[in-house]
Formats: sequence, structure tokens, C-alpha cells
Amino acid sequence: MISQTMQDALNAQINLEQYSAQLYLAMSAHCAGKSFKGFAQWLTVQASEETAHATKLIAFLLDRGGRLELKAIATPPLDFGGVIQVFEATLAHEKSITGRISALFEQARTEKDYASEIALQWYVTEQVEEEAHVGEIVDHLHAVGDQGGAIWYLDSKMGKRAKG
Ligand code: OFO
Repeated sequence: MISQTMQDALNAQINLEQYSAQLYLAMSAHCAGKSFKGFAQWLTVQASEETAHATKLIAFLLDRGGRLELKAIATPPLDFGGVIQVFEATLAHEKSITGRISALFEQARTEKDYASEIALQWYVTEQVEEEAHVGEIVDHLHAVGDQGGAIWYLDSKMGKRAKG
């Protein structure tokens, strides 16, 4: 049986993963509104990955006999500025999520909750991948700047991301 503190922490993380999906959908709509269909597509796929992260945690919580407590999902911003700012904000968000996953992992370790520790390992690895991937996009965006033809090329490349 999972502890109350771990249950609360997992419920909070589920809400954060759902917020991540909400945030990326808002960013996607923002990019689509500027005709950056490729960046919008990439962010839509990212949003569905975040929903999958929440679903995976829910399944784990229930398998442990925990209680799912869904909370209201925070409202994301409406405006994100240029595409560079969108992806800088994405990177900052992913870094903050990494911090939360590390704290959860630490808690599992402190409680000697080995099942949670093992389940959370997947999220630790996933965060390394997400930060690396988004960091690369930010570097590319800085290299091309958000004016001129190169950003449209980058946009078409980003649009090739298929549903994960
Ligand atoms: Fe769930 O990985 Fe991004 O936030």
C-alpha cells in the first residue's frame, strides 16, 4: 500500500503533467495563430505525450491501491511572444518538471518505497530526453533567429514529428 505522502505527491504530479498538456496545447494554438503549423504540430504531439505521462502515473497509483484525486488544471497563459520565446518557455517548464520528478524520486527513496522509485526512474530518463530535445530546438532557433526564410524551413522540419 502506498503512503499518504507519496499518494499526495503522485496526485500533485498527475496534475502537473495535465497542466503540461494544457500549456503545450495553448502554445500550439499560439504558433498556429502565427501560421507556424510545424511548431504547432510538434507542440500538439508534445501535449499528447504529457497526457500519456499523466495516464501512466494514474495507472501506477491505482495499481498500488492509491486513490486518484484529480484537481482543477491551472489556466495557461494566452500569449507567449515569438517562437524563440515559446521554446525557451518550454525548456524552462521542462526544467521545472525535472526538479519535481527529482523531488518525488528523493521522497520515494526516503520512504524506502522501492516500487515508486522504480516507476519514477522512467520519468527521470524521460526528462533527460525532453530537456535535450527542447534544448536542441532552442539552439536551432537562436541560430536562425525568428525572422527570415530559415525559420520556415525549421517549421516544416518540426511538422514532421509524428504522434509518439
Ligand atoms: Fe511530462 O514530461 Fe514534459 O513536462
